[in-house]
Amino acid sequence: MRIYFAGSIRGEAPDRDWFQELIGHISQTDKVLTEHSFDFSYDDEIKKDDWEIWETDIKWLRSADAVIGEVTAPSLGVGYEIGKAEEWGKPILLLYRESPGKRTSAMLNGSNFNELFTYNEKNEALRAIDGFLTRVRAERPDP
Ligand code: 6K6
Repeated sequence: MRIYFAGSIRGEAPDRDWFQELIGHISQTDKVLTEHSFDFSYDDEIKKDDWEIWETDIKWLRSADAVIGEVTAPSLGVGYEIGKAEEWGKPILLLYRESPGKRTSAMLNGSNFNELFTYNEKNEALRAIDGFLTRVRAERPDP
């Protein structure tokens, strides 16, 4: 399947190594459309044209079979992508690492149009991804 992975880039400082691990995990069974968006160097990031980024990402998002977002680090771009994906009826799994004194947005947590999974250990998040992908695969219409 074509998976759109979303996570903070210019939002709150992301855990880049963890993003790589998540993308690597999903890539074992499925195609991550956005994998290169996260093998950054921030120097490369600022050289890209924002209009081009938006255009490419929106096309990928539109064509994705499902969306997986790591939403621990708040990000305007990720919130925007999730809003679009909800409107377009995409299956969405959001991963949120429990952090003392913090809560994720009510607009994500309160929505009936995504699954928000709160985790402490990385393995829990990886297992949530496996379960989600299996369910999405089973519910997909025959190609
Ligand atoms: C990244 C690596 C090298 O060059 C770049 C250029 N920047 C982006 N490339 C691709 N997607 C991006 C870029 N900046 C933001 N996005 C999209 O918005 C991603 O799909 C993320 O899920 C989301 C992050 O939004 P911000 O607001 O945290 O930047």
